[in-house]
Amino acid sequence: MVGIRALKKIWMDGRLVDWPTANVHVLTHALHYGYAIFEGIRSFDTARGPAVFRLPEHIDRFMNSAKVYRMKLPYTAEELTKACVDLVRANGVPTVYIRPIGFSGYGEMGLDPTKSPIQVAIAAWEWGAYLGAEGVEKGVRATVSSWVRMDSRSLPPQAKCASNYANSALAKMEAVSGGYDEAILLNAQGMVAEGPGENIFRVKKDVVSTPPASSGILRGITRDSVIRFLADEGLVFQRTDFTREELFTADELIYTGTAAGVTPIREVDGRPIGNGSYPITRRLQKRYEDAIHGRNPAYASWLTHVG
Ligand code: PPE
Repeated sequence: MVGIRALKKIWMDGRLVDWPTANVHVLTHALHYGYAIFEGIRSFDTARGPAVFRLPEHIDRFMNSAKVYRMKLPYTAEELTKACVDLVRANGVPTVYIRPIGFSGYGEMGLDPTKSPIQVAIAAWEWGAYLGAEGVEKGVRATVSSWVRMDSRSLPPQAKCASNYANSALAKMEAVSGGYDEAILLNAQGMVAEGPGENIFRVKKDVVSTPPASSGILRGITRDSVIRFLADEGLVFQRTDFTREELFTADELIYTGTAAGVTPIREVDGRPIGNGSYPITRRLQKRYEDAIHGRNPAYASWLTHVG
């Protein structure tokens, strides 16, 4: 059963191919050993037609992930940027989630990925609110995972590698099977790190904080946007570690991510968060919505118009 609705085209190894033909062999190296780096990007409708949100930043992170993993991508940042834009245009759907992936292809088996050809594909599909439209409105129920976020000495979290998501999947499945919407992972030091696919912000008495990059997180691009929004809202912001109990005592908690957008957390392990009105989250959501849809000129440079 396929949940994704097929669009027309997928960019694969340098050209746009028909959706059903964008296939790989079962002995694709990355399928066995997780040697794949990827991105998650969104395009949105604006008054000037579809626009991709923070495309250069996403491509830059993709190139950096490749660098960490010594992956020799056969395309430049410029080529991949153009490929994303071409793909959105070719599919004719303005609001899509864009997934570039670089991976070790069909060639050799065994652990050294440099012996296999590196392939790059970019797919796009329609993806609604990651934690549900109701979650964006009413907040989601989170649980602190028994799984610890992998440490950068074993898997560097700032490189968006497919392998990291085995750790995320364990946390996600545990949360869902326990009746929660989403997990919060602590790092090896016991401090709050991030969600399986989201960064996290904490609001306490008009001070907003988020764990620093050194806490072992993906440096989220939505996180970066929210940090800018906080400055523009004149709010006090700090990058600082916080503990599990500081989750419970927060006035507001927020998940941020390309897939998740800006989503409030209404409960952590049975403790309600704040009073359920999320005043600061609402201000950030408003700025985010205006930014992605091109309604705030202050963030116009974050949009790549597809034309
Ligand atoms: N942390 C992790 C671990 C993560 O995967 C994401 C994105 C973020 C933080 C937020 O980063 P950014 O999107 O740049 O703000 N997770 C992507 C994948 C989700 C998926 O399930 O697939 C995403 O949101 O696109």
